[in-house]
Amino acid sequence: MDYTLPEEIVEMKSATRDLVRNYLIPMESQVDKAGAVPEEAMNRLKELGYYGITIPEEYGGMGLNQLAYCSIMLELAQAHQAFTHELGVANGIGSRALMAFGNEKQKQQYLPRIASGEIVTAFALSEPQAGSDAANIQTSAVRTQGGWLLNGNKLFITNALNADLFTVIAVNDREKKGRGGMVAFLVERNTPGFQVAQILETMGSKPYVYGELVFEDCFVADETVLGQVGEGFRVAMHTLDEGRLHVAASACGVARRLLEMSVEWSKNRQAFGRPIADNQGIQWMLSDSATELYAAEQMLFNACWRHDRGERVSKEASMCKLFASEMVGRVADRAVQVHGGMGYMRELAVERMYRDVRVMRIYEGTSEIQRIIIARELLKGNI
Ligand code: COS
Repeated sequence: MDYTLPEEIVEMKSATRDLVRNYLIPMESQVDKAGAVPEEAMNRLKELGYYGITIPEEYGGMGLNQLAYCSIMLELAQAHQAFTHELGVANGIGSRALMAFGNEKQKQQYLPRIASGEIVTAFALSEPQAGSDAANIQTSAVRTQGGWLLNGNKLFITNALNADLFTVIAVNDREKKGRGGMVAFLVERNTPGFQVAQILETMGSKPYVYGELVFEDCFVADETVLGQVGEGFRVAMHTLDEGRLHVAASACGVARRLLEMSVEWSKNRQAFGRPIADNQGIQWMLSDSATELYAAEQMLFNACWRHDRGERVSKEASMCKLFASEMVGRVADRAVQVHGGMGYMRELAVERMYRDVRVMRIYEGTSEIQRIIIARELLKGNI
């Protein structure tokens, strides 16, 4: 196993770290006050190419593999999550299905615009009655002249507010469902019969919104089908395998910043006439966070490295997502504790980060679903 990054990725990682520390982090209170990300910051991220990190070079991206992307994400995710929402989806669940299953025409049509940040993407699988049980989605795709009619609702869709292009999974054969009965489509925002019905506010910080999509006799042409008719569930599962590595990378990035903040605070905060870092009670919290973060990062590097060699890593991606998302929850909790009363105050980023990481144990498959996937693989003999 060799996780050595090429020199240019090491440089990009270092440049990303500088960007996060010197440009994005200083803007965070502005983001929280306005409840929105400054246009200027998004434009800078686009200009620097961050929307196209995983998109192949022939389509205008950087064409980096998962190990390189996740290594960059470890830095980017240290900034307010609002900055990385769009670009995380652009490099992940918003484009991976198109990259893996799209035909040449579809790729030419959309990938360069996704890579430049000109269009924003979203992935629409979850529904009001089917989140974890993805094979039970109800949004229907019925054959009609020259295409399909979509009917149904999608819920909790990241980027719904501003996405231009949606990867939508629908069922065309209710008997077969996840085994040959689904279709994946590329649906543009302005398609008649398709609308974003409502925006859902969350316990996360303000720019964190999800949306509900409604399809009513929405006609989509045959050319919008991604991959083969019938393999929509496979498209979704493949997309999520990679998406789960990305969630793990984000969790590790956030955890690293929380740990650094906790170390810094504990060295500066005085109690009983000395820095609180002198107390073993504090030291043990820092040590536990550092140890768990180290373990999560090593799991991630290994899974990415195996993925990039062409191995199927469904089980490992679930393990990384499960462990890292739960790890960052514990690290955030300890960070609040180390910061004491100030950790509970809106004034410090740690309070926001504590709320923002909660969703990592839910989206792209809950912790319980990850355990199911891992156990099924084990029982199949993949130990
Ligand atoms: N890659 C490719 N194919 C896959 C796959 C993967 N990672 N996982 C499953 N499949 C295939 C299976 O091989 C199976 O086909 P065969 O029997 O022909 O081999 C088919 O898909 C059905 O799989 P399975 O029987 O495992 O489906 P289930 O309905 O039992 O559920 C889980 C599968 C629980 C894994 C799935 O519903 C899931 O991931 N749920 C969570 C969804 C999620 O993350 N939602 C969050 C919102 S999206 S941001």
